Amino acid sequence: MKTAYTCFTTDIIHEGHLNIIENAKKYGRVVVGALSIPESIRYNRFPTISIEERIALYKSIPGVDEVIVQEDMGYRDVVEKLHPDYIIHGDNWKTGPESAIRKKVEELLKEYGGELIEIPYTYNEEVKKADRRLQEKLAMPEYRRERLRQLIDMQPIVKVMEAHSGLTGLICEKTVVERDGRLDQFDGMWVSSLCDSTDRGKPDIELVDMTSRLRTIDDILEVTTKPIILDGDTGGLAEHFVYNVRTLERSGVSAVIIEDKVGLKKNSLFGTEVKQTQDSIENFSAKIAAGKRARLTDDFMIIARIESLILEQGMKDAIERAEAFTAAGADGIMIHSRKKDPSEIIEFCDSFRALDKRTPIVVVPTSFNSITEEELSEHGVNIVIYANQLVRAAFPVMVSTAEEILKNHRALEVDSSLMPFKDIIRLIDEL
Ligand code: SPV
Ligand code: MG
Repeated sequence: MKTAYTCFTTDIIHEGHLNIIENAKKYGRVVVGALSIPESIRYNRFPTISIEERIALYKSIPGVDEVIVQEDMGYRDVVEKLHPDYIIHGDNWKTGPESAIRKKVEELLKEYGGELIEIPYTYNEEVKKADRRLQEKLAMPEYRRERLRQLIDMQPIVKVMEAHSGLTGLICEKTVVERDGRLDQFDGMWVSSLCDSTDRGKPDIELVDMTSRLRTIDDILEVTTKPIILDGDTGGLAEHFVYNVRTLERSGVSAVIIEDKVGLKKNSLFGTEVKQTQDSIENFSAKIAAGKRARLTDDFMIIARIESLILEQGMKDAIERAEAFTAAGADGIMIHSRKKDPSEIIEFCDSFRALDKRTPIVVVPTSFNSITEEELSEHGVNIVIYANQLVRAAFPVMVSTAEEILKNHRALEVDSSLMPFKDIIRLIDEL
């Protein structure tokens, strides 16, 4: 008997999936692949149920003979193990980044004479509703908050992109690319003090207060599902920080990063060009400990950011602080540098990892941007934050567009370089 294989990444079965199975049955024994969780995160979205629950769900569909786990979104493991006579897939993967996977599958099938069967993709109100329901579940505070820790455990490195509005949140949420036949996307969002301030035309000196920052977070929470890390600046007074920890935790934010500076905070990328004062180990440790006592869930992370390299206090000081802040309860360490050369960051990571194998390390490679995610991961980094690139990308284009309209006394000249209005409308989901 011939084998018809199809791969699912879904947590809910709707009529589209039933239609695929009905069609697969015509070709032989039906084997369904449950795409592994790490691959599903890259391919589609974070699952709301475990792989065991997925397997049980797929097994319960009438007509399914066997369920296996598919480890590679490019189908190589399945093809090698199973040699399915037919691979069944919806025809929606003919366009967009998924088309690269389709091409790979066609090549694989050609190697042994298998056949690709494409079924018209079912997209109707019921399917749309099922999809929305999954998204809503993922956006719930209790699910969203714990996801950062889950990702740290699951991924070689967690990739976080800056968001400072609903729109930039949507870019972090929805951007999917294809590389070497694999899809990829960002894991979470960084609400940067620099970009949140810049977007309001304000300097990055803790002038934009927590109430305003929470408004930004709320706008992002409303339209996304991915985990959020807040740049909490210095955390303010420990007596205030504890209240903010509760608020952030309740809203579904996964982590706050606070930096060991006191007084008028200036952006770290100024380094020693401006006056900035580092907090004492004792004071900052007490602030972390107070935050940890205020926290009500184990999911929420309080990450300590060390400014010793920024303020040229040396590696020894940075490591000493990392140890002290971890002992005070920090759930992670962010180490920052404004050097172009990543060697001091690598040195810190290697030294810290020699002392501590587990505490997550976070880096923000704005200046040392030649280092790749793979290299950072090799040196023990768990989270990489792209902290300001979206704002820096948008600003020059907005200025030159404004200049062109002003020069030409009309908007015709700029129109061909703008996103079509119908596309911008489609970017936003309607209920
Ligand atoms: C931010 O994004 O606001 C940060 C990172 O704190 S940096 O600007 O590099 O200091
Ligand atoms: Mg900041």
